[in-house]
Amino acid sequence: MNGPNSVSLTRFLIEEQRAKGKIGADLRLLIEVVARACKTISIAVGKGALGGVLGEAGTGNVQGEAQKKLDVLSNDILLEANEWGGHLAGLASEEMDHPHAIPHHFPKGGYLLVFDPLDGSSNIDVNVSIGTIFSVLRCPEGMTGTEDEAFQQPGTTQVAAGYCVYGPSTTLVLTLGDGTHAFTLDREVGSFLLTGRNLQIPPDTKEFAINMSNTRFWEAPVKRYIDELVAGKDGPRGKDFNMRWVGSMVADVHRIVTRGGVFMYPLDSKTAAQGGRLRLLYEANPMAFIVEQAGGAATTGRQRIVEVKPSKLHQRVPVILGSRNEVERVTGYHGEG
Ligand code: AHM
Ligand code: MG
Repeated sequence: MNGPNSVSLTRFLIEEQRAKGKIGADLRLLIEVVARACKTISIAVGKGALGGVLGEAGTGNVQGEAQKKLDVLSNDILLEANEWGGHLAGLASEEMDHPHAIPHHFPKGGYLLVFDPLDGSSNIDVNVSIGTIFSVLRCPEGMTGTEDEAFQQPGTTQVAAGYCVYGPSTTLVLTLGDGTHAFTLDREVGSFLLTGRNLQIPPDTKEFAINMSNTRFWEAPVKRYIDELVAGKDGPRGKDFNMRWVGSMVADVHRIVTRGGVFMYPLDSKTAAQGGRLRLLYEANPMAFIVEQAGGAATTGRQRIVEVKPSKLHQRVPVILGSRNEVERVTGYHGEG
């Protein structure tokens, strides 16, 4: 792949700008800075036990979750990389109660960056794929970018979204609202090279991803849908399905973006009081944008994820995304309920 004709992330962004004029200098800088931060995180992740980065940080985040050392480190890497370039008005993250203000001695820009610095925390210490998820918004008129409300925009307003999966290879998947594209990190050269233009999620699939240990907490439409998949050839679907659950949303979604499937973290009685398990602004919305731009669908079961109007920075939502026909089927079951 690497060679005189390989397309680096930088070249891709410049050529997109030349062809369509939608990626101004600030947005390109933003994407490149996030990609550079992901490279740094990838190096820390890759050192594993040798880097002294595994284990608990001894602190908790606003959601009451114990932070891992790599959660905190990745958050710091993304903050430091992004605060000086003049492209951002503010940053928000899973690991911070409220937005991070750009220090006064740096210029401010018009974009907001919101991220889950290291998704799949429970997989860090066991050497299973983890990742970074991010979403780019415009700072609304009359706001400074330090208010929670500045970030509380529906996913339809996203300017860009992406994730970087730290697996056997490090892969950045990106949308700027015109298709979903994949870039693999060439570790020797140190740059992300285009390895998949206009990814397409097949509309049909035989693969599903859900935490089956929550079966007894699900709502009736989800229970019906999964029962039918598990019944396979002997049930109403008339074909066998296979199950995969990595436990890192980034890795599970990456599989779906690569070969199709349906990923579900639905509403259940365990998480109903908080609205669901996954967070809207830095998990569900960016993934929904990426999946829709790859021809897939993403709903809460009741509504398109990107149309949910956020009322809290760390708001949670149910998530059902992936191959269009499966997402539509399970969403239809909710409508019948
Ligand atoms: P995290 O951001 O703290 O890592 O939590 C989100 C993760 C997702 O990556 C994943 O889909 C889910 O939590 C796994 O949940 P479970 O522990 O129920 O398998
Ligand atoms: Mg997460």
